[in-house]
Order: sequence, then structure tokens, then C-alpha cells
Amino acid sequence: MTLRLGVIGTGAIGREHIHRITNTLSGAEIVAVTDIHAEQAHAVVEQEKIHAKVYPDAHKLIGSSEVDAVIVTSWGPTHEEYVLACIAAGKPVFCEKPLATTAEGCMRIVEAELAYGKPLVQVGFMRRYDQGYRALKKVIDTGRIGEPLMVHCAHRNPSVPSSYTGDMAIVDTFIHEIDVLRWLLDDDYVSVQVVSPRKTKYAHEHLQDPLIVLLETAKGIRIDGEIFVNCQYGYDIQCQIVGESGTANLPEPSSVLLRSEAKLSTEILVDWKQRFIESYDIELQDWINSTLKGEVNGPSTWDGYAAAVTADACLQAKNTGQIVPVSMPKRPAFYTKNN
Ligand code: NAI
Ligand code: ISE
Repeated sequence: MTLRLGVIGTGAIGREHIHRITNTLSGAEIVAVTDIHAEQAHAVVEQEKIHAKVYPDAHKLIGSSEVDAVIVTSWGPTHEEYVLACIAAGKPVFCEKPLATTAEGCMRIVEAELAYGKPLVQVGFMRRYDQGYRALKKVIDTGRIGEPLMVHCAHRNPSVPSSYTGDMAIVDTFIHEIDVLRWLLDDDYVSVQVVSPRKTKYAHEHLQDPLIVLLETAKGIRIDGEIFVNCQYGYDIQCQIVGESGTANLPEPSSVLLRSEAKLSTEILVDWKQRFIESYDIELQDWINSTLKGEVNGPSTWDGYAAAVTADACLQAKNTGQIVPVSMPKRPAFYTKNN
């Protein structure tokens, strides 16, 4: 059987996902698209040469009997409404991060899914599918560096547009670290503080950049996470776990080691789309395969909720300069362990 997919939002990542589903992945086809800028939806249909119908709005796409499952890649503030509509229609939905822009919004999705009685939602935390992070998790889980004590990590982008807000540093950018570290360490956060180093001259006037997020987990692990979105030199994701008997670093993306002009060098990627290209492929193929079996294997609504609770606390910590508690209710049995 081929899964008939509808995509809501044909911007940057929507187009990327349509392209990979059409050209690289198997088991699914794009039959429907929609965007508030209809011309963009038409353009992607033409560009990808797909036989997809352009719907006038997302609710008509979700309700269509021609659509088996939905991918939500529209702006973050629209996610909650569309994911809730998918659950109401009983349709599996892959939602890009964030699941909703607030913890309350995510909780409404948790409640709707619990009421429906069967998981339908996967959140686009693709780093859990990255081979490097998976290798790092294996090292931790097999005890090769002892119990993790500290984590040092960094999320650096070369630059961001002036539309990028201070809050986006947390809810759009650092949210990936929030999720992947919780999964790597199999732990939940208990408190957070955000501190501001000297500001780079390359940041727009309204933006404090870089930031350092200091998280503490229930097991007492301390994390320092750097967010630096105008670092100029490249798109650079770093993560080091310090354990009781060793340290483990996230592998660098593979690249040719060049000896030339009296220099030893390797390239650093500049584009997030390239850095995690394989993870997006593996993530969406896994979602297609499990959806065809009537299952959800990937990051759940609860993971989306946990990330939002933490992000909300990070924002409060950033705005007040205080150490803010991260209060997570107990995970309902419906949501099994992190994948
Ligand atoms: P974008 O701005 O390039 O695209 C968003 C599209 O959604 C636009 O074409 C816009 O017209 C459309 N849209 C907005 N409201 C809509 C509505 N009510 N109904 C239908 N379409 C609507 O943004 P981008 O970069 O593609 O991001 C989209 C989402 O994906 C965001 O939530 C973002 O955080 C997430 N994202 C995730 C990434 C990841 O690594 N997992 C990477 C990039 C984005
Ligand atoms: C973007 O929104 C993403 O989600 C990318 O994965 C991230 O690494 C990038 O920094 C964000 O701007």
C-alpha cells in the first residue's frame, strides 16, 4: 500500500520533505498540498512534477478522503490547530517542531490524543535519527564512560535574518538540544538559568547573541548549552558528554581531510539542511513505515510537551535572569519510554 500524504505549509522544510518523499523515500506519495500563499503550493507541485491537488486551506486537506496522513510544516503558531484537527479526523500526523508554541498548547494535544485512545502524532525532532547522536547514545547506554556527569554543547548558525527574535533562540533553535539531550541522557530537566555573554557585533540590535543555557537534570547532570546564531563561520553542532571514567564527543560530519597549500583542513557545513540531511531521510522513512503499520515509533506528543515545558522555563529564565524550576508532571502510561 502507498501512503497518501497531504502537506500543510510549503516553505523551506515543507519543500525539502516533499522533495525527499518524492525522490528518495519509498512507501508514500504526496497527493495534497496547501499553503496560505497558494502560489507557493502551486510552485512546488510544478517544480517536483507531482500529481498533488492544491487545497484552499489546511482543514479541507485534513478532511479529504484522499489523504491518509498529514505532514505539518507551516509556521509554528499554526501547528496546534492542525494537529488537533488531524486527531479529530483520526489521521496520523507528522508535525515539525515545535508541536505547539506553549506547554499549554502541547497539553491540549496530549489530552486530545489520550481521549482518542491511540497515538497519532510524531514530532520532527530529527536529531534522534542522526547516526552521530545514535552512536553517542550507544556509548552512554553501554556504560563505556561511566555515569554522565556534565554535558557541554553548542548550536551555532552562521547568521540569522532580522526577523529572528530573542525567543526564537530558545523555541526554534535550542529546542533541538532540549529534546536530544533529554533522549540521550534518559532524564528530565529540573531547573534552568540563562546567562548572556558579551554580545557579538554581528547580531541585529534587538538580539542578545550568544546565550548560554544552564540546565540541571533530575539525576543531577549539569548541562551548559551555547546558542550562537551569528557565529559567521558555519553551521556547527557540538556535544560532549563527560562521564565518570571518560568523555564522548558527537562525531563531526564526514568530510575530506585536505592537505593543500601548506595547510591541513576540512570543510565546515554552513547549512542546517545539509548537516542533518540523512537524519531527515531516516526520520521520515521510519514515520512512513510505522504509519503504514498503524504505529508511531518516533518522538511523541509527550516529547513535544516536555520540550515545550522546558522551553517555557528557559524563556522565563532568560527574561528574569533567575534560576527557574522546570516542573514536569508524571508521564501518562499511554506514552511509553523515549525512543
Ligand atoms: P517557512 O516560513 O519557510 O515556511 C512555512 C510555510 O508555512 C510558509 O510557506 C507559509 O506561507 C506557510 N504557512 C504559514 N501559515 C500557514 C497556514 N495557516 N496554513 C498553511 N500554510 C501556512 O518556515 P520553515 O523554515 O519551513 O519552518 C516551518 C516549520 O518547520 C517551523 O515550525 C520550523 O520550526 C520547523 N523547522 C524544522 C526544522 C528541523 O530541523 N526539524 C528545520 C526548519 C524548520
Ligand atoms: C531551524 O529552525 C531548525 O530547526 C534547524 O534544525 C536548526 O538547527 C536551525 O538552527 C533553526 O533555525
